[in-house]
Amino acid sequence: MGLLVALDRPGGYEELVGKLCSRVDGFKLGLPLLMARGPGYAGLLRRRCRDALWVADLKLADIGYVMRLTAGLVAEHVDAVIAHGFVGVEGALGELKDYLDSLGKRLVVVASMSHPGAREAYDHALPRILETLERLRPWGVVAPATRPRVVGIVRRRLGPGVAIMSPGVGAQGAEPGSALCAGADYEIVGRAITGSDDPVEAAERIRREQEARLSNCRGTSHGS
Ligand code: BMP
Repeated sequence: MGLLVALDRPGGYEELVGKLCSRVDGFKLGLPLLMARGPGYAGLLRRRCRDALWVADLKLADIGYVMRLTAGLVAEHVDAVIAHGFVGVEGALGELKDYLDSLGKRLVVVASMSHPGAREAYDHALPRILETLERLRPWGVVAPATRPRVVGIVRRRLGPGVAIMSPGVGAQGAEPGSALCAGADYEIVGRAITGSDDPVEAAERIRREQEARLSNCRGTSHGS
């Protein structure tokens, strides 16, 4: 069972990271934060919680050369970098993965997204993106908690060896634990924690809700 906190709003998170460190599994750093504070801020935050999983959510979608340059700016401070899945392997994700492998870093690829508009194009592309993911074998995949059915499809297709991260819990309406029940390893939660008056209490409550939902669904088949 996993909980990753999305830090997106430009701001100072040193104290919050310290407080959440023992309560969550990791942190996902969004582009607004990284652009406002610079890639080095990821390193500064990391020093507050070294053993957590640190993910740079760059949502890369470019030729391999440019994705490598971009990832290279932050890679030393994080464990993993997120890229979009629709750009394909040759000349793009393949190059990025080789580059991250050479640095001992992990690639996470978006399979589909959590917002309603993902139905317009991303969901139609899912069969093709799954083919890409099968060839590429990234360390992790992003799939939407708002549509657990998609999480289940990704899990069944890619098997147990891939880490699935699911955003959409809280502010976007998905219930804590719903994506875990569908086969995800981590749920990504931003505003429901960072926008709360008491982020520590919010994180602990989400953990409890994840546990409760998981213990209910455990034993039932994935892909609800
Ligand atoms: P929030 O819990 O505040 O809605 O934040 C969700 C986080 O997950 C944001 O950082 C967003 O960039 C990310 N995300 C998402 O919401 N949907 C996706 O499909 C993919 C994401 O990375």
